[in-house]
Amino acid sequence: MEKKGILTVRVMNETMPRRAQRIQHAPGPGREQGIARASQTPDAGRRALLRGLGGMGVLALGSWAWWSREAEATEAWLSRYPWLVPWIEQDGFDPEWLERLLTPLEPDTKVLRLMDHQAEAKPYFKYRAMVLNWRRIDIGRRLLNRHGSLLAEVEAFYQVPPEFVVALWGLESDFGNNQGRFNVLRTLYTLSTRYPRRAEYFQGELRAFLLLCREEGWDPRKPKGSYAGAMGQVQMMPSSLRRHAVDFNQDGHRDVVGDLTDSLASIASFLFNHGWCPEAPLVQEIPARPELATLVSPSAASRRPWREWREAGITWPVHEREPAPEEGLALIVLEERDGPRYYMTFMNFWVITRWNRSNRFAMVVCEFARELRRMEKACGNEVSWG
Ligand SMILES: [Ca+2]
Repeated sequence: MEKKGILTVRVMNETMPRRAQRIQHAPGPGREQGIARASQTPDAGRRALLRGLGGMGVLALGSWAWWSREAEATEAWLSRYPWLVPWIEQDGFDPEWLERLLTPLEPDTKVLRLMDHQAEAKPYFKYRAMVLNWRRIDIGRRLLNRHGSLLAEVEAFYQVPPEFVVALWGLESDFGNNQGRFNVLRTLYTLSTRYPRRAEYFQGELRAFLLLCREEGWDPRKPKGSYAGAMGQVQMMPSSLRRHAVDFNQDGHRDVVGDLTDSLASIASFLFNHGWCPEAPLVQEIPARPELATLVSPSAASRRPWREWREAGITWPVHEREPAPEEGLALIVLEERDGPRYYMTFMNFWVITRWNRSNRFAMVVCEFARELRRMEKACGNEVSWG
């Protein structure tokens, strides 16, 4: 990778938008403030010195020596993290600012431990018992009613039914009550530098996080999130937030931490942007047979036309509407206590796996949404989206 000098980068940084510069140099608490002052003041002083003294070569040369020593130190630091170079060259982040921000961070070993013990890795029946219980379903049902008009507004805009929005809201943050207590900056830095299996992914998320902070005017040291760096009531990763979070109440901020309107609309926006089909099915259980084990799709993304599945010997339940021959379907298997269950999954199921790659997660979303809808009907309170 071609590495350009610090001086080149410094010039680029001076052309950054005013807002970005303000955030880059936003004062932080305690020691950070001291660091910021210590490095900014001499830097500003050096520039003034160089501008003002002009031909007084001795002093100017001394200052250049000091500057170049500091720049060399930053270059040496950067050489250990070559993945930061595009952030500087393409996004205009100041290398010294990055160094000041990242070098004080201690890796969080708890984050690394939790990453290797994710709930989605458990068999489906155990995972479902952990994340979906009657308390959560009952709260979801009440919130579905309480925020009915907002959810109807969101559905009118994004074509995503309220029960799916509420199900994701409940599963991700317990309806906004559990947004995570990990420092997002430290978490993403830890995973970028100490989690080789997915370091590249988390480096991308750390970059997206810093860009998001710049765009929204946040101090990057402040936001809290999950042990993977997911944030807000929606628990989206920073790159998803940048792409899919929306300012639905039009107050100038995409606020998925404190604002319910933006949060619920952002969930629907995510599904809509990934191709959610209104009124379309998600999943159909098919009778389990031993030979199905060899036909299971590699993932919900590997959809094949229904006619091919039919030719392979799969039969559709007689009382359910059979898909059109060209409808794309994937066959998945999930573990219940008494054995495997097989499901044909549709496009909308795949859309949910864009949120979380786990088939188990997507199936829990489907079960939660289906239960919310069933309870609405049972209460004789079916709303217009039913
Ligand atoms: Ca807003």
